[in-house]
Amino acid sequence: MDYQGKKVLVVGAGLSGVDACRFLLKQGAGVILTDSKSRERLSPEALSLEKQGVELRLGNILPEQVDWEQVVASPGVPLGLPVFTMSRNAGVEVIGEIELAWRTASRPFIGITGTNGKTTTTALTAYLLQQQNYDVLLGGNIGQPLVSTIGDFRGDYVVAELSSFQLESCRDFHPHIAAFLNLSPDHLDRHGSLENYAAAKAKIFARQTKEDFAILNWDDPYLRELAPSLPGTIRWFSLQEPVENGMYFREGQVFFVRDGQIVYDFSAADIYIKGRHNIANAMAASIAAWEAGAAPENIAQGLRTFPGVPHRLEFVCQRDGVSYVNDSKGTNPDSTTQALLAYEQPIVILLGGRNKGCDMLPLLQLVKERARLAILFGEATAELKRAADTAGFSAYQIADDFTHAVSLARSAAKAGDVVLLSPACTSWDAFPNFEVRGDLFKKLVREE
Ligand code: UMA
Repeated sequence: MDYQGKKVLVVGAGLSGVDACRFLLKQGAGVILTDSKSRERLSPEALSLEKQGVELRLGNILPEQVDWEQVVASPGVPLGLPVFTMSRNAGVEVIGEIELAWRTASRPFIGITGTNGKTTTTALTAYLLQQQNYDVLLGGNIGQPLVSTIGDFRGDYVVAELSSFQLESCRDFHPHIAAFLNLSPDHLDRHGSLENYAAAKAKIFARQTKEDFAILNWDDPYLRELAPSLPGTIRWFSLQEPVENGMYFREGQVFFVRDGQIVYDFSAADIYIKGRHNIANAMAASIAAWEAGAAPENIAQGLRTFPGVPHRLEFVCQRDGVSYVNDSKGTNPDSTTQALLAYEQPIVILLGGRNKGCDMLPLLQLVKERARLAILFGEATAELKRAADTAGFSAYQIADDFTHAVSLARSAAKAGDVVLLSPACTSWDAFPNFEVRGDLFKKLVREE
């Protein structure tokens, strides 16, 4: 689209919306930015756009007439809102920031989605390529919108973490290499059902051809079922069984395989990031780097040094023999399950925040097996308490708020315990994002 003189409506004035506005201004578009927030609650970055010519329409007050020619939706804004329906009915295209970035890009994409492990796998893919001197642009759901930087990028690959929210608003987006790591219930409040959530994620493959690669988890029944319908060339990874093309794990070794032949293998103990789920993440990232041209032996070398990402099973400190681990990014039950399975020691777990419509009972059944104590906090407290009671787990304490939860955990922890913040819920009942929650946890546990 030639934006010169065109009017575009951007919905949502967060990271994505602000960057979309900046990009559109540069293209010569007339930009309207709308947000449900009032002026007082808008970020300085969003407010400063007004001086650059962006028209702010706050409190979601929109005219009856559609007087714009395209809509760019921020990922966190549900696509069923009247502003989108009204625009579509007027024949106006509604896209998201990733689609906008894709249309501007001149370099191939590696896209990574899945319920859990996306951030680690995306960061690791970029790392493995960078270790081999590839020039990559890392962005997407990982916290860096792509639209404002992608136009000038002339390197080798764009490596993007993609959420279901971002994929839902894609149309022509076509990554050369795309990975779908796993599927479990998440974001059901937004998507309405697991089927809709899965379908949004599967859009990552929609525009691929035989020349492209679809990296899938053989151990995930949904992905096995999805595979035959995909247009790209499939590469599998598995923790459970040998695969023909891709990678698998067996008896402590990790294998690179092409057409049934082992090309290279190495010990899983060499992977720096710990936990069984991280072997799966490492295999997915390794296949992406392999298909992008990196050699298996160099990939294995990179896996030995990648330190992991903040807020994902991040070791914070040890005090009086207690290890403190920040897994604030564990915002759904499956993610917290992985965290609980990653430790052998007795666990004091902090659970709570805002539930995204997930059933907490299976998680509390596992908590009963793995944790010595659970501290419940935030909006989901009553729901978590109910699930704990149903599971027959009574070793829990209820905190007044997050700070109190950390203080209860600190008082109850004994030498040899792991205090694990892996809340299985979003932070949005009390914090702007999981990073702020994780940073507060780190500050509180380091305090005298
Ligand atoms: N807003 C409205 N109306 C609504 C909902 C929101 O006006 O109905 C406004 C809010 O008032 C706010 C703005 O929209 O001002 C926020 O937009 P946003 O929620 O899309 O957030 P951004 O700051 O643009 O960040 C988004 C992603 N956020 C979400 O998907 C919720 C970030 O992912 C991403 O890093 C960033 O774009 C850059 O690409 C975060 C996330 O939580 C990490 N992702 C979810 C997850 O990982 O589970 C999907």
